Amino acid sequence: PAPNPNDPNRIPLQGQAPIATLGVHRIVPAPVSVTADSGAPFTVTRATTIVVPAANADAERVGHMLAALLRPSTGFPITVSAAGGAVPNGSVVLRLDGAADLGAEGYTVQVAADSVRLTASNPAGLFYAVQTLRQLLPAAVESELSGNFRPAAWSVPAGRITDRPRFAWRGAMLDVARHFFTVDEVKQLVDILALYKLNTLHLHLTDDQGWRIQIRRRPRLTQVGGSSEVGGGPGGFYTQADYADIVRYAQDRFVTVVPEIDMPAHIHSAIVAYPELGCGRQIPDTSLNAPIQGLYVGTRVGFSALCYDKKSTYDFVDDVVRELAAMTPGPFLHLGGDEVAVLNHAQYAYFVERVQEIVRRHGKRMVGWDEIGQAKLLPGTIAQMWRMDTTMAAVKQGAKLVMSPAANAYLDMKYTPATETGLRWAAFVELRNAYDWDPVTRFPHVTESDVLGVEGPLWSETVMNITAAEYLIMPRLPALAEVAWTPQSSRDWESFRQRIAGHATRWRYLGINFFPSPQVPWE
Ligand code: TNX
Repeated sequence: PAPNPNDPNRIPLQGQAPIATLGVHRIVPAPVSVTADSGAPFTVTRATTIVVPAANADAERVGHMLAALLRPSTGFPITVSAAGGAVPNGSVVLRLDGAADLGAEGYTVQVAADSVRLTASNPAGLFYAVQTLRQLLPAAVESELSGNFRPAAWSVPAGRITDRPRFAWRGAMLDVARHFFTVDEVKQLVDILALYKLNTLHLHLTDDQGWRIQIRRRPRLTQVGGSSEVGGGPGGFYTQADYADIVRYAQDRFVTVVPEIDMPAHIHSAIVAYPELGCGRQIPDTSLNAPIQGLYVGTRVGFSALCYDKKSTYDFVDDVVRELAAMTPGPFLHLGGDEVAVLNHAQYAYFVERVQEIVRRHGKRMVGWDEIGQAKLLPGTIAQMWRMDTTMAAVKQGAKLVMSPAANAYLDMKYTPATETGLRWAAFVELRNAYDWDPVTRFPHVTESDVLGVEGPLWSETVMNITAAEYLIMPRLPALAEVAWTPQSSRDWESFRQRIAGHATRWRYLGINFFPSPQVPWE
Protein backbone atom coordinates (compact mmCIF):
# COMPACT_ATOMS: atom_id res chain seq x y z
CA PRO A 1 0.00 0.00 0.00
CA ALA A 2 1.09 3.57 -0.65
CA PRO A 3 2.44 5.20 2.50
CA ASN A 4 0.09 7.70 4.04
CA PRO A 5 2.01 10.77 5.19
CA ASN A 6 -0.87 11.72 7.48
CA ASP A 7 -0.86 8.40 9.33
CA PRO A 8 -0.49 9.41 12.99
CA ASN A 9 1.14 6.06 13.82
CA ARG A 10 4.09 6.39 11.51
CA ILE A 11 7.51 6.85 13.06
CA PRO A 12 8.17 10.52 13.75
CA LEU A 13 10.66 11.84 11.25
CA GLN A 14 13.53 12.45 13.55
CA GLY A 15 17.04 13.11 12.39
CA GLN A 16 15.93 13.88 8.86
CA ALA A 17 18.20 16.86 8.37
CA PRO A 18 21.08 15.88 6.11
CA ILE A 19 24.49 16.98 7.34
CA ALA A 20 25.68 20.15 5.71
CA THR A 21 29.39 19.49 5.43
CA LEU A 22 31.79 16.63 6.06
CA GLY A 23 33.37 18.90 8.67
CA VAL A 24 30.55 18.01 11.10
CA HIS A 25 30.12 14.34 10.26
CA ARG A 26 28.99 11.83 12.92
CA ILE A 27 31.02 8.83 11.75
CA VAL A 28 31.88 6.25 14.44
CA PRO A 29 34.57 4.99 14.47
CA ALA A 30 36.18 8.26 13.34
CA PRO A 31 37.95 7.84 9.99
CA VAL A 32 41.65 8.46 9.52
CA SER A 33 41.08 11.42 7.21
CA VAL A 34 38.01 13.43 6.22
CA THR A 35 38.25 16.34 3.77
CA ALA A 36 35.20 18.44 3.00
CA ASP A 37 35.00 20.25 -0.32
CA SER A 38 32.82 23.08 -1.49
CA GLY A 39 31.07 21.19 -4.29
CA ALA A 40 27.37 20.46 -4.30
CA PRO A 41 26.21 17.39 -2.34
CA PHE A 42 25.24 14.03 -3.84
CA THR A 43 21.53 13.24 -3.57
CA VAL A 44 19.99 9.77 -3.69
CA THR A 45 17.00 9.87 -6.04
CA ARG A 46 14.54 7.53 -7.73
CA ALA A 47 17.13 7.15 -10.50
CA THR A 48 20.08 6.21 -8.28
CA THR A 49 21.76 2.94 -9.23
CA ILE A 50 24.59 1.03 -7.63
CA VAL A 51 27.43 -0.15 -9.86
CA VAL A 52 29.43 -3.13 -8.61
CA PRO A 53 32.63 -4.74 -9.88
CA ALA A 54 31.94 -7.51 -12.38
CA ALA A 55 32.90 -11.05 -11.39
CA ASN A 56 33.47 -10.55 -7.68
CA ALA A 57 30.69 -12.19 -5.68
CA ASP A 58 31.64 -10.59 -2.36
CA ALA A 59 31.80 -7.08 -3.80
CA GLU A 60 28.48 -7.68 -5.59
CA ARG A 61 26.91 -8.77 -2.32
CA VAL A 62 28.12 -5.55 -0.67
CA GLY A 63 26.40 -3.56 -3.42
CA HIS A 64 23.17 -5.49 -2.91
CA MET A 65 23.36 -4.88 0.84
CA LEU A 66 23.63 -1.14 0.18
CA ALA A 67 20.59 -1.35 -2.10
CA ALA A 68 18.70 -3.29 0.58
CA LEU A 69 19.51 -0.52 3.07
CA LEU A 70 18.34 2.27 0.76
CA ARG A 71 15.15 0.75 -0.68
CA PRO A 72 12.86 0.61 2.37
CA SER A 73 13.86 4.02 3.71
CA THR A 74 13.77 5.94 0.43
CA GLY A 75 11.08 3.98 -1.34
CA PHE A 76 13.24 4.19 -4.49
CA PRO A 77 13.90 1.13 -6.69
CA ILE A 78 17.77 1.36 -6.39
CA THR A 79 18.96 -1.09 -9.02
CA VAL A 80 22.32 -2.86 -8.92
CA SER A 81 24.32 -3.38 -12.10
CA ALA A 82 27.74 -4.77 -12.93
CA ALA A 83 30.48 -2.42 -14.10
CA GLY A 84 31.18 -2.47 -17.81
CA GLY A 85 28.96 -0.01 -19.60
CA ALA A 86 28.81 3.74 -19.09
CA VAL A 87 28.30 4.80 -15.48
CA PRO A 88 25.04 6.73 -15.32
CA ASN A 89 24.96 10.07 -13.60
CA GLY A 90 23.79 9.76 -10.03
CA SER A 91 25.38 6.35 -9.41
CA VAL A 92 27.07 4.93 -6.36
CA VAL A 93 30.09 3.14 -7.80
CA LEU A 94 31.88 0.36 -5.90
CA ARG A 95 35.34 -0.33 -7.23
CA LEU A 96 38.09 -2.81 -6.31
CA ASP A 97 41.57 -1.47 -6.87
CA GLY A 98 44.39 -3.75 -5.80
CA ALA A 99 46.95 -1.06 -6.46
CA ALA A 100 45.23 1.48 -4.21
CA ASP A 101 47.35 0.44 -1.22
CA LEU A 102 44.44 0.72 1.20
CA GLY A 103 45.31 -2.45 3.12
CA ALA A 104 43.12 -5.47 3.78
CA GLU A 105 40.25 -3.42 5.20
CA GLY A 106 40.88 0.20 4.14
CA TYR A 107 38.77 2.23 1.71
CA THR A 108 38.10 5.64 0.25
CA VAL A 109 34.77 7.41 -0.21
CA GLN A 110 34.60 10.25 -2.73
CA VAL A 111 31.40 12.24 -2.82
CA ALA A 112 30.60 14.64 -5.66
CA ALA A 113 27.30 15.96 -7.03
CA ASP A 114 27.19 13.39 -9.84
CA SER A 115 28.43 10.25 -8.04
CA VAL A 116 29.67 8.54 -4.92
CA ARG A 117 32.78 6.44 -5.48
CA LEU A 118 33.69 3.74 -2.99
CA THR A 119 37.13 2.21 -3.55
CA ALA A 120 38.97 -0.55 -1.67
CA SER A 121 41.59 -3.19 -2.27
CA ASN A 122 39.27 -5.89 -0.96
CA PRO A 123 35.53 -6.49 -0.55
CA ALA A 124 35.85 -5.97 3.23
CA GLY A 125 37.01 -2.41 2.57
CA LEU A 126 34.01 -1.82 0.29
CA PHE A 127 31.76 -3.08 3.07
CA TYR A 128 33.30 -0.55 5.48
CA ALA A 129 32.96 2.19 2.85
CA VAL A 130 29.25 1.34 2.72
CA GLN A 131 28.99 1.62 6.52
CA THR A 132 30.60 5.06 6.29
CA LEU A 133 28.21 6.14 3.54
CA ARG A 134 25.33 4.82 5.65
CA GLN A 135 26.43 7.04 8.54
CA LEU A 136 26.76 10.05 6.21
CA LEU A 137 23.13 9.71 5.19
CA PRO A 138 20.41 11.02 7.54
CA ALA A 139 19.56 8.67 10.43
CA ALA A 140 16.21 7.88 8.83
CA VAL A 141 18.10 5.72 6.32
CA GLU A 142 17.73 3.07 9.07
CA SER A 143 13.94 3.36 8.94
CA GLU A 144 11.31 1.65 6.83
CA LEU A 145 9.45 4.80 5.92
CA SER A 146 9.02 3.70 2.32
CA GLY A 147 8.74 7.09 0.80
CA ASN A 148 7.29 8.91 3.78
CA PHE A 149 10.40 10.99 3.86
CA ARG A 150 11.17 14.30 2.16
CA PRO A 151 13.10 13.00 -0.89
CA ALA A 152 15.40 15.98 -1.28
CA ALA A 153 16.83 15.16 2.13
CA TRP A 154 18.73 12.02 1.02
CA SER A 155 21.93 13.89 0.46
CA VAL A 156 25.58 13.43 1.35
CA PRO A 157 28.00 16.37 1.54
CA ALA A 158 30.85 16.53 -0.95
CA GLY A 159 34.40 15.55 -0.07
CA ARG A 160 36.74 12.66 0.45
CA ILE A 161 37.36 10.12 3.20
CA THR A 162 40.39 7.85 3.41
CA ASP A 163 40.30 5.25 6.11
CA ARG A 164 41.86 2.06 7.45
CA PRO A 165 41.83 0.34 10.85
CA ARG A 166 44.53 0.62 13.49
CA PHE A 167 44.07 -3.00 14.67
CA ALA A 168 43.21 -6.20 12.83
CA TRP A 169 41.13 -7.80 15.63
CA ARG A 170 38.14 -5.67 16.53
CA GLY A 171 35.72 -7.77 18.48
CA ALA A 172 32.93 -8.43 20.88
CA MET A 173 32.34 -11.56 22.92
CA LEU A 174 28.92 -12.95 23.77
CA ASP A 175 28.64 -15.47 26.62
CA VAL A 176 25.86 -17.79 25.45
CA ALA A 177 26.67 -20.30 28.21
CA ARG A 178 25.48 -18.51 31.38
CA HIS A 179 22.32 -17.50 29.52
CA PHE A 180 21.49 -18.87 26.10
CA PHE A 181 20.92 -16.54 23.13
CA THR A 182 19.03 -17.68 20.04
CA VAL A 183 20.45 -17.68 16.51
CA ASP A 184 18.34 -14.60 15.71
CA GLU A 185 19.63 -12.75 18.75
CA VAL A 186 23.22 -13.52 17.75
CA LYS A 187 22.47 -12.19 14.26
CA GLN A 188 21.17 -8.96 15.79
CA LEU A 189 24.51 -8.59 17.54
CA VAL A 190 26.36 -9.24 14.27
CA ASP A 191 24.36 -6.40 12.68
CA ILE A 192 25.59 -4.03 15.40
CA LEU A 193 29.18 -5.20 14.92
CA ALA A 194 28.94 -4.54 11.19
CA LEU A 195 27.62 -0.98 11.62
CA TYR A 196 30.69 -0.13 13.71
CA LYS A 197 33.26 -1.93 11.52
CA LEU A 198 33.96 -4.65 14.07
CA ASN A 199 35.17 -7.86 12.47
CA THR A 200 35.33 -10.51 15.19
CA LEU A 201 32.55 -12.27 17.10
CA HIS A 202 33.89 -14.40 19.92
CA LEU A 203 31.23 -16.83 21.15
CA HIS A 204 31.80 -18.18 24.67
CA LEU A 205 30.01 -21.45 23.92
CA THR A 206 30.56 -23.45 27.09
CA ASP A 207 30.86 -22.92 30.81
CA ASP A 208 29.92 -24.57 34.10
CA GLN A 209 26.26 -23.71 33.53
CA GLY A 210 25.79 -24.86 29.95
CA TRP A 211 27.22 -26.48 26.82
CA ARG A 212 25.79 -24.77 23.74
CA ILE A 213 27.31 -26.40 20.64
CA GLN A 214 26.42 -29.79 19.22
CA ILE A 215 29.36 -32.23 19.06
CA ARG A 216 28.24 -35.33 17.15
CA ARG A 217 30.71 -37.70 18.77
CA ARG A 218 29.59 -36.57 22.25
CA PRO A 219 25.81 -36.12 22.06
CA ARG A 220 25.28 -35.85 25.82
CA LEU A 221 27.19 -32.55 25.90
CA THR A 222 24.15 -30.75 24.52
CA GLN A 223 21.43 -33.25 25.51
CA VAL A 224 22.43 -33.00 29.16
CA GLY A 225 24.84 -30.08 29.39
CA GLY A 226 22.73 -27.80 27.21
CA SER A 227 19.52 -28.18 29.15
CA SER A 228 19.86 -25.43 31.72
CA GLU A 229 21.41 -22.03 32.44
CA VAL A 230 22.01 -19.61 35.30
CA GLY A 231 18.90 -19.44 37.46
CA GLY A 232 17.57 -22.81 36.23
CA GLY A 233 15.98 -21.67 32.96
CA PRO A 234 15.69 -23.99 29.96
CA GLY A 235 19.07 -23.16 28.38
CA GLY A 236 19.46 -24.31 24.81
CA PHE A 237 22.15 -25.09 22.26
CA TYR A 238 23.10 -24.64 18.62
CA THR A 239 22.93 -27.60 16.29
CA GLN A 240 25.82 -27.66 13.83
CA ALA A 241 23.36 -26.36 11.22
CA ASP A 242 22.39 -23.45 13.51
CA TYR A 243 26.04 -22.70 14.04
CA ALA A 244 26.75 -22.77 10.30
CA ASP A 245 23.88 -20.30 9.87
CA ILE A 246 25.51 -17.90 12.35
CA VAL A 247 28.93 -18.32 10.75
CA ARG A 248 27.54 -17.64 7.27
CA TYR A 249 25.56 -14.59 8.39
CA ALA A 250 28.67 -13.21 10.07
CA GLN A 251 30.90 -14.02 7.10
CA ASP A 252 28.55 -12.12 4.79
CA ARG A 253 29.25 -9.09 7.00
CA PHE A 254 33.02 -9.67 7.15
CA VAL A 255 32.81 -10.87 10.75
CA THR A 256 34.94 -13.86 11.77
CA VAL A 257 33.42 -16.11 14.41
CA VAL A 258 35.90 -17.27 17.07
CA PRO A 259 34.33 -20.14 19.03
CA GLU A 260 35.43 -20.69 22.61
CA ILE A 261 35.29 -23.97 24.47
CA ASP A 262 36.48 -23.04 27.94
CA MET A 263 38.80 -25.55 29.67
CA PRO A 264 40.29 -27.00 31.85
CA ALA A 265 37.99 -25.09 34.26
CA HIS A 266 34.51 -23.65 33.58
CA ILE A 267 33.64 -27.17 32.40
CA HIS A 268 31.07 -28.52 34.86
CA SER A 269 28.30 -28.88 32.24
CA ALA A 270 30.49 -31.35 30.28
CA ILE A 271 31.37 -33.25 33.45
CA VAL A 272 27.67 -33.76 34.26
CA ALA A 273 27.23 -35.17 30.76
CA TYR A 274 30.37 -37.37 30.94
CA PRO A 275 31.32 -37.81 34.61
CA GLU A 276 34.61 -39.60 33.82
CA LEU A 277 36.01 -36.22 32.70
CA GLY A 278 35.89 -34.84 36.21
CA CYS A 279 37.76 -37.09 38.67
CA GLY A 280 34.77 -36.95 41.03
CA ARG A 281 35.28 -33.41 42.31
CA GLN A 282 32.39 -31.98 44.30
CA ILE A 283 30.66 -28.79 43.21
CA PRO A 284 30.37 -26.03 45.77
CA ASP A 285 26.68 -25.45 46.20
CA THR A 286 23.57 -27.51 45.72
CA SER A 287 21.83 -27.72 42.38
CA LEU A 288 18.31 -27.81 43.73
CA ASN A 289 16.97 -25.57 40.98
CA ALA A 290 18.62 -27.44 38.14
CA PRO A 291 16.31 -29.42 35.85
CA ILE A 292 18.84 -32.26 35.62
CA GLN A 293 20.49 -33.53 38.77
CA GLY A 294 23.98 -32.14 39.13
CA LEU A 295 23.76 -29.23 36.68
CA TYR A 296 25.01 -25.98 38.15
CA VAL A 297 22.81 -22.90 37.96
CA GLY A 298 24.74 -20.52 40.23
CA THR A 299 27.44 -18.04 39.26
CA ARG A 300 30.60 -19.05 41.15
CA VAL A 301 33.74 -19.61 39.08
CA GLY A 302 36.85 -21.77 39.26
CA PHE A 303 35.55 -24.90 40.97
CA SER A 304 35.50 -27.40 38.08
CA ALA A 305 38.35 -28.89 36.07
CA LEU A 306 39.05 -31.68 33.64
CA CYS A 307 41.38 -34.45 34.85
CA TYR A 308 44.65 -33.23 33.44
CA ASP A 309 46.37 -36.62 33.64
CA LYS A 310 43.93 -38.99 31.89
CA LYS A 311 44.12 -40.05 28.26
CA SER A 312 40.31 -39.91 28.13
CA THR A 313 40.45 -36.16 28.74
CA TYR A 314 42.63 -35.54 25.69
CA ASP A 315 40.50 -37.91 23.58
CA PHE A 316 37.54 -35.75 24.56
CA VAL A 317 39.39 -32.53 23.68
CA ASP A 318 40.41 -34.04 20.35
CA ASP A 319 36.79 -34.97 19.51
CA VAL A 320 35.57 -31.49 20.36
CA VAL A 321 38.40 -29.63 18.61
CA ARG A 322 38.09 -31.79 15.48
CA GLU A 323 34.40 -30.97 15.01
CA LEU A 324 34.82 -27.35 16.03
CA ALA A 325 37.69 -26.87 13.57
CA ALA A 326 35.58 -28.39 10.80
CA MET A 327 32.74 -25.96 11.61
CA THR A 328 35.02 -22.94 11.72
CA PRO A 329 36.27 -21.30 8.53
CA GLY A 330 38.22 -18.69 10.53
CA PRO A 331 41.79 -19.38 11.70
CA PHE A 332 41.20 -19.22 15.47
CA LEU A 333 39.89 -21.54 18.18
CA HIS A 334 39.62 -20.14 21.72
CA LEU A 335 40.26 -22.75 24.39
CA GLY A 336 39.69 -20.57 27.46
CA GLY A 337 42.19 -21.41 30.16
CA ASP A 338 40.92 -18.87 32.71
CA GLU A 339 40.27 -19.08 36.44
CA VAL A 340 41.55 -22.54 37.27
CA ALA A 341 41.38 -22.93 41.03
CA VAL A 342 41.87 -26.67 41.42
CA LEU A 343 45.02 -27.47 39.40
CA ASN A 344 48.51 -26.48 40.46
CA HIS A 345 50.83 -24.52 38.21
CA ALA A 346 52.58 -27.53 36.66
CA GLN A 347 49.31 -29.38 36.05
CA TYR A 348 47.80 -26.31 34.40
CA ALA A 349 50.81 -25.69 32.15
CA TYR A 350 50.89 -29.36 31.11
CA PHE A 351 47.20 -29.21 30.17
CA VAL A 352 47.52 -25.99 28.15
CA GLU A 353 50.54 -27.31 26.24
CA ARG A 354 48.69 -30.51 25.30
CA VAL A 355 45.53 -28.79 24.10
CA GLN A 356 47.58 -26.22 22.23
CA GLU A 357 49.16 -29.11 20.33
CA ILE A 358 45.71 -30.58 19.57
CA VAL A 359 44.51 -27.24 18.17
CA ARG A 360 47.62 -26.97 16.02
CA ARG A 361 47.13 -30.50 14.71
CA HIS A 362 43.64 -29.54 13.54
CA GLY A 363 45.07 -26.60 11.60
CA LYS A 364 44.02 -23.72 13.84
CA ARG A 365 45.68 -21.03 15.97
CA MET A 366 44.88 -21.22 19.66
CA VAL A 367 43.58 -18.25 21.59
CA GLY A 368 43.40 -18.36 25.38
CA TRP A 369 42.75 -16.03 28.30
CA ASP A 370 45.99 -14.46 29.50
CA GLU A 371 46.66 -17.15 32.15
CA ILE A 372 47.95 -19.35 29.32
CA GLY A 373 51.13 -17.24 29.52
CA GLN A 374 52.13 -19.59 32.36
CA ALA A 375 52.52 -22.42 29.83
CA LYS A 376 55.06 -22.67 27.01
CA LEU A 377 53.28 -21.13 24.05
CA LEU A 378 53.68 -22.09 20.40
CA PRO A 379 54.42 -19.34 17.88
CA GLY A 380 51.13 -17.82 16.72
CA THR A 381 49.21 -18.49 19.92
CA ILE A 382 47.18 -15.45 21.04
CA ALA A 383 46.58 -14.31 24.61
CA GLN A 384 43.43 -12.39 25.47
CA MET A 385 44.38 -9.92 28.18
CA TRP A 386 41.87 -9.36 30.97
CA ARG A 387 44.31 -8.94 33.87
CA MET A 388 47.87 -7.76 33.57
CA ASP A 389 50.04 -10.11 35.65
CA THR A 390 49.89 -13.24 33.53
CA THR A 391 49.67 -11.22 30.32
CA MET A 392 53.32 -10.19 30.59
CA ALA A 393 54.38 -13.84 30.68
CA ALA A 394 52.63 -14.32 27.35
CA VAL A 395 54.15 -11.17 25.78
CA LYS A 396 57.65 -12.27 26.80
CA GLN A 397 57.11 -15.42 24.72
CA GLY A 398 56.12 -13.35 21.71
CA ALA A 399 52.36 -13.95 21.90
CA LYS A 400 50.14 -11.32 20.33
CA LEU A 401 47.52 -9.76 22.58
CA VAL A 402 43.83 -9.12 22.28
CA MET A 403 43.22 -6.38 24.84
CA SER A 404 40.16 -6.74 27.07
CA PRO A 405 41.09 -4.95 30.30
CA ALA A 406 38.06 -5.41 32.54
CA ALA A 407 37.86 -1.82 33.81
CA ASN A 408 37.56 -0.50 30.23
CA ALA A 409 36.40 -3.28 27.95
CA TYR A 410 34.12 -5.53 30.03
CA LEU A 411 30.63 -5.01 28.70
CA ASP A 412 29.07 -6.83 31.67
CA MET A 413 30.22 -4.23 34.20
CA LYS A 414 27.54 -1.86 35.46
CA TYR A 415 27.80 1.71 34.18
CA THR A 416 27.08 3.18 37.63
CA PRO A 417 25.88 1.82 40.98
CA ALA A 418 22.32 2.44 39.75
CA THR A 419 22.60 0.11 36.71
CA GLU A 420 20.29 -2.85 37.34
CA THR A 421 21.94 -5.47 35.11
CA GLY A 422 25.61 -6.38 35.25
CA LEU A 423 28.42 -7.06 37.69
CA ARG A 424 30.72 -4.67 39.51
CA TRP A 425 33.84 -6.62 40.53
CA ALA A 426 36.25 -4.79 38.21
CA ALA A 427 34.83 -1.27 38.09
CA PHE A 428 31.87 0.82 37.13
CA VAL A 429 32.46 1.38 33.43
CA GLU A 430 30.74 4.55 32.25
CA LEU A 431 31.06 5.41 28.58
CA ARG A 432 34.12 7.57 29.06
CA ASN A 433 35.98 4.71 30.76
CA ALA A 434 35.21 2.48 27.78
CA TYR A 435 36.47 5.17 25.39
CA ASP A 436 39.39 6.90 27.05
CA TRP A 437 42.22 4.38 27.02
CA ASP A 438 44.95 3.35 24.63
CA PRO A 439 45.41 -0.42 24.26
CA VAL A 440 49.15 0.02 23.80
CA THR A 441 50.11 2.54 26.51
CA ARG A 442 47.50 1.51 29.11
CA PHE A 443 49.99 -1.00 30.54
CA PRO A 444 53.78 -0.87 30.80
CA HIS A 445 56.03 -2.96 28.51
CA VAL A 446 53.39 -3.45 25.79
CA THR A 447 54.24 -2.13 22.33
CA GLU A 448 52.06 -1.46 19.26
CA SER A 449 53.27 -4.63 17.53
CA ASP A 450 52.33 -6.80 20.55
CA VAL A 451 48.70 -5.80 20.17
CA LEU A 452 46.57 -7.64 17.66
CA GLY A 453 43.44 -5.83 18.71
CA VAL A 454 40.68 -5.04 21.15
CA GLU A 455 37.63 -6.97 22.29
CA GLY A 456 34.68 -6.20 24.56
CA PRO A 457 33.44 -9.33 26.39
CA LEU A 458 29.80 -9.55 27.47
CA TRP A 459 29.54 -12.15 30.22
CA SER A 460 25.93 -13.11 30.77
CA GLU A 461 25.48 -14.18 34.41
CA THR A 462 22.94 -11.35 34.79
CA VAL A 463 22.01 -10.86 31.13
CA MET A 464 18.86 -12.76 30.18
CA ASN A 465 18.11 -11.64 26.62
CA ILE A 466 19.26 -9.48 23.72
CA THR A 467 17.40 -6.37 24.97
CA ALA A 468 19.34 -6.49 28.22
CA ALA A 469 22.54 -7.24 26.29
CA GLU A 470 22.01 -4.19 24.07
CA TYR A 471 21.52 -1.98 27.12
CA LEU A 472 25.01 -3.00 28.29
CA ILE A 473 26.79 -2.89 24.93
CA MET A 474 25.29 0.36 23.63
CA PRO A 475 26.94 2.83 23.62
CA ARG A 476 30.08 1.14 25.01
CA LEU A 477 30.69 -1.16 22.03
CA PRO A 478 30.85 1.75 19.53
CA ALA A 479 33.35 3.38 21.93
CA LEU A 480 35.49 0.22 21.86
CA ALA A 481 35.13 0.09 18.08
CA GLU A 482 36.73 3.53 17.89
CA VAL A 483 39.49 2.43 20.31
CA ALA A 484 40.20 -0.47 17.93
CA TRP A 485 39.83 1.35 14.60
CA THR A 486 40.90 4.98 14.91
CA PRO A 487 44.53 6.06 15.32
CA GLN A 488 45.14 7.25 18.89
CA SER A 489 46.17 10.71 17.64
CA SER A 490 42.75 11.19 16.00
CA ARG A 491 40.74 10.11 19.02
CA ASP A 492 39.10 12.64 21.28
CA TRP A 493 36.45 12.06 23.96
CA GLU A 494 34.72 15.41 23.38
CA SER A 495 34.42 14.67 19.67
CA PHE A 496 33.23 11.10 20.30
CA ARG A 497 30.46 12.11 22.72
CA GLN A 498 29.15 14.66 20.22
CA ARG A 499 29.24 12.20 17.30
CA ILE A 500 27.66 9.27 19.15
CA ALA A 501 24.80 11.54 20.28
CA GLY A 502 23.39 11.44 16.76
CA HIS A 503 23.41 7.64 16.67
CA ALA A 504 20.57 7.21 19.17
CA THR A 505 18.09 8.10 16.43
CA ARG A 506 19.52 5.27 14.31
CA TRP A 507 19.24 2.83 17.21
CA ARG A 508 15.59 3.80 17.76
CA TYR A 509 14.82 3.09 14.10
CA LEU A 510 16.74 -0.19 14.31
CA GLY A 511 15.02 -1.20 17.56
CA ILE A 512 18.33 -1.34 19.44
CA ASN A 513 18.09 -0.74 23.18
CA PHE A 514 20.76 1.46 24.81
CA PHE A 515 21.85 3.13 28.03
CA PRO A 516 21.22 6.89 27.70
CA SER A 517 24.48 7.80 29.40
CA PRO A 518 24.34 11.28 30.96
CA GLN A 519 27.83 11.82 29.52
CA VAL A 520 26.31 12.23 26.02
CA PRO A 521 24.13 15.09 24.70
CA TRP A 522 21.66 12.63 23.11
CA GLU A 523 19.40 13.71 20.30
C1 TNX B 1 35.65 -13.45 34.90
S1 TNX B 1 37.25 -12.81 32.60
C2 TNX B 1 35.53 -14.53 34.05
C3 TNX B 1 34.18 -15.02 33.70
C4 TNX B 1 33.11 -14.24 34.40
C5 TNX B 1 33.47 -12.78 34.39
C6 TNX B 1 32.40 -11.91 34.98
C7 TNX B 1 37.35 -14.32 32.56
C8 TNX B 1 38.33 -14.84 31.67
N1 TNX B 1 36.57 -15.08 33.36
O1 TNX B 1 34.06 -16.39 34.00
O2 TNX B 1 31.92 -14.46 33.72
O3 TNX B 1 34.64 -12.60 35.13
O4 TNX B 1 32.72 -10.56 34.82
